[in-house]
Amino acid sequence: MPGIKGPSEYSREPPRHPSLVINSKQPFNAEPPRSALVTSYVTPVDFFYKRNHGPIPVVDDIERYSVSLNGLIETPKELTMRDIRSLPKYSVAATLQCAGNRRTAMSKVKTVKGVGWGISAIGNAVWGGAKLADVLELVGIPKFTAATKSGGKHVEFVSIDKCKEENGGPYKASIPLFQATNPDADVLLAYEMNGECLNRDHGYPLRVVVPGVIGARSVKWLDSINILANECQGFFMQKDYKMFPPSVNWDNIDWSTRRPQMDFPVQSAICSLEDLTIMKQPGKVRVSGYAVSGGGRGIERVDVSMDGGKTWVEATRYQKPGISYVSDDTNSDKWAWVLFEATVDVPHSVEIVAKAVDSAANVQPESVQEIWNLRGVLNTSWHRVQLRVGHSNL
Ligand SMILES: Nc1nc2c(c(=O)[nH]1)N[C@H]1C(S)=C(S)[C@@H](COP(=O)(O)O)O[C@H]1N2
Ligand SMILES: [Mo]
Repeated sequence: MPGIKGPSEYSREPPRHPSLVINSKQPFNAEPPRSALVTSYVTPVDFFYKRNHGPIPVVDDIERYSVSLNGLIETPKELTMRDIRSLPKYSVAATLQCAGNRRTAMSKVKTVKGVGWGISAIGNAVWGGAKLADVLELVGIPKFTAATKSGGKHVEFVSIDKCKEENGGPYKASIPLFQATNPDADVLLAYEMNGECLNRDHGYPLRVVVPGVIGARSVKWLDSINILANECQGFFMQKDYKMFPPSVNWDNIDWSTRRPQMDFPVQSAICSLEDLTIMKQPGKVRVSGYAVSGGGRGIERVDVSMDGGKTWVEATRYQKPGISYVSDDTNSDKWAWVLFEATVDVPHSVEIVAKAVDSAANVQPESVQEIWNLRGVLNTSWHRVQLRVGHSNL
């Protein structure tokens, strides 16, 4: 269990797939090769990015495991896994994306602080578990509650793991009570990922999944839930995962001026081509990748350009095989990404660009310069890759 000190802290890490690109070993942060993201709509667990802030906790006695519910509620409660499993089970397809996805590209403009992610700190999974709204009913909080009688307005999730940012304390985060008690927000306490028991890397035995919101709020290895008057005061809510304007630097930063980031903005990236791909001769090229937006907004369009953004063709979008994707349709998975595909004829060396438009007509920004921020979060600028034909240096 937690509390083990020294080098042995990392001696009980789970096995991982050898083809993951490791960004840091302790804590373990890794992403799959980008091509793995477009081979299937649902990302296999092995290829799902892993983002940790400390050693992976060991929960080996599931009978003794429980989640405690405390704070501004009438009667605190301890819930065992059996209690949680006895609630109605929901399966929700939801894309999890780290706010630091595509950070490395942002750091090329000017240095930023954080794990150097490529474009694969994102994955789409089918999460199975109980709805948080149902769990909160067990402690007397009805559906669609914005504030409890005793003034509770936020739901804090506290983990088992320990991280240095919290001075050895647990990772934690919160979401508004209204979101937590809204069954349509699909916030889950998940014990399954892609139909299998959640594994240790992704939060065994129980994690929060907050669809449409940056990954940082989906707390893994859940230990307790607290109903609070104010949002969680933890490091990752107050001193991290906030979006600052380009003018803010480490000398003039005032964390209290910004809200914790919740919904992520519209995002897309090309996964079928590397940053630089060499083609022997001109010809047809398949351009495919992912597009996703936060807050449950669908993807209305993905545009692909072969000339750095002067002219565009529209890509096709899809989620599940055999069902045509319509954004915000009831048959679409509203919290999940779409994959896109276009075939372009490449006559000579070109820059291929993709940009997505969500159902609120939000568009990705053209350049990374205009959204640069010191923590390197939310790089959603147009994704660009280079295709070089033959030996030309164009
Ligand atoms: N307990 C705990 N929960 C956590 C984290 C963590 O370090 N500890 N990292 C968060 C961040 S920043 C992200 S992006 C997601 C990553 O989830 P994954 O590793 O399952 O992909 O988990 C979130 N939940
Ligand atoms: Mo993250």
